Amino acid sequence: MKIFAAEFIKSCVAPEQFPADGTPEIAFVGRSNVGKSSVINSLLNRRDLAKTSRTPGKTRAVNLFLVSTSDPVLSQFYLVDLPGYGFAKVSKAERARWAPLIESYLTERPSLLGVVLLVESRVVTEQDRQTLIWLRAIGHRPLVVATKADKLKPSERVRLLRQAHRDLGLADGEMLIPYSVVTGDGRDRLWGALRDLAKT
Ligand SMILES: Nc1nc2c(ncn2[C@@H]2O[C@H](COP(=O)(O)OP(=O)(O)OP(=O)(O)O)[C@@H](O)[C@H]2O)c(=O)[nH]1
Ligand SMILES: [Mg+2]
Repeated sequence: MKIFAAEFIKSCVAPEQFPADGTPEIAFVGRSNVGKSSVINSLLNRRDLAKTSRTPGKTRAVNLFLVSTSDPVLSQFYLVDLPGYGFAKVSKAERARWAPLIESYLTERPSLLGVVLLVESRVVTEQDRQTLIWLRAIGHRPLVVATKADKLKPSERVRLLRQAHRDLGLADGEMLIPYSVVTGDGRDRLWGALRDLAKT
């Protein structure tokens, strides 16, 4: 599969700013700093298309990237970068502005084709588990990705990924895709899963 183009389209802070063209969207959800923007860049082979930061709370709006590829089922779609949850340092006022935005986006968006939930390989939190439950309750079947897989020592990799799988309450057949933007681990697998999602 070839990526023909990937372009930042807009940053939305209110539902009326979401595009109305009906193009399918795939949204990236997860804790602040888990690596949402980084995984989007990695998937698209672009260094700095989605802005990333060592400091949590970088992405503060719903950012849409229009992608076109050679794959017929993913010929034209948006990757959607969302602000992270669970970041205490962001002011209450700011969180009060964006939490309803993310919630309404994930709950009411007709063109939302799929959701990718990102968790950190080493630290799955109760909030991650609750988010997965909530996403399912509102009708999504999220793809779950374990980020920063390069930080797992080879000797602990299998154990910690199993632990994460269990902590999330995933069933035996449900996949948890390890991903590293450093090594490219998981990239082909995630593209494959996105393609499968778009087919159904
Ligand atoms: N080692 C390693 N670091 C990563 C990986 N993915 C992301 N990071 C680092 O994690 C930090 C946060 O990455 P972001 O992509 O900005 O995280 P985010 O989820 O978009 O964060 P918010 O926008 O604040 O919600 C950055 O310093 C990244 O370089 C990875 O696969 N391996
Ligand atoms: Mg971000």
